Amino acid sequence: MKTAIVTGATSGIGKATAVKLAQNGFSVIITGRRQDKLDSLKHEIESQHKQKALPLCFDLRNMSEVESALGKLPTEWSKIDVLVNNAGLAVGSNHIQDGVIDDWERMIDTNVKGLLYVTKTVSKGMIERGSGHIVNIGSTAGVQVYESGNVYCATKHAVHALSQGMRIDMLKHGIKVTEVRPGLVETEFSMVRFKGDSVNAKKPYMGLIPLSGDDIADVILFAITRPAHVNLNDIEVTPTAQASSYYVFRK
Ligand code: NDP
Ligand code: 8X3
Repeated sequence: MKTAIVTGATSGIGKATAVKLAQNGFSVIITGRRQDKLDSLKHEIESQHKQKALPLCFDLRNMSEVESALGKLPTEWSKIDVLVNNAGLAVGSNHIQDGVIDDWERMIDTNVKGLLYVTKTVSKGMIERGSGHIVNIGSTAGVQVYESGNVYCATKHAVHALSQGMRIDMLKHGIKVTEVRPGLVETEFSMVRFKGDSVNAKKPYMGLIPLSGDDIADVILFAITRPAHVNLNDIEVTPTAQASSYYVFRK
């Protein structure tokens, strides 16, 4: 029985990934800040997919919360085989000079520092055991920059750099590091970015068939089920109607 932890499992890509991993025999630790969503996902995983789920409600921007949630897990949950660093967000869509400091801090603290805090805490056990797989959810925005994407793109560029750095540092410990870079995926992401403005939140997905969280979960499952000697380093996944951050074909 393998154990995975998926951060940001209350919604979107993380939720779909937790379900997909449970359907494929993993026990899953599910995290996020919304206890009610974690509780209903635990119920779904246990009742429909007959796997164990451990919900942990914490804000990964806070290192002491990360340590108290993940630093001393119950013995049956302590051997984590797979870490999916998924939790993240874009907030606001302003030119740099009009940027809102709180938006910037939320993105940097979640997408960069939170990912680091969780990785430091969880990789300790992987290093002791000499095995594990870390999957970082980057973005097409991690290799391209678009108008008003400034700070979000910078955080995902950081995830791209950190994925490469982790892969080098983890080499001698037998730990795989995979970066998955999605394009347009329809989740709660856009509602968060546009702060609940549902009209603007729908615009990125108009006139095309976007990816779903389940499409990305499929890719993550594929990456973590390759033979022990095989690692997928970088995977970019877009809708068929999207060639890059700049080229999207809308009907
Ligand atoms: P969602 O908004 O649907 O999900 C985001 C998840 O992150 C939620 O479960 C949320 O949980 C969690 N989260 C956010 N902030 C925190 C925090 N401070 N502490 C703990 N958990 C947190 O978006 P997606 O599923 O689309 O996004 C998942 C990842 O995919 C992100 O890293 C995003 O940047 C990336 N991505 C998304 C794309 C898209 O088009 N949707 C494309 C490329 C990458 P809660 O609110 O309960 O805390
Ligand atoms: C999300 C992709 O292009 O919507 O990471 O910002 S995009």
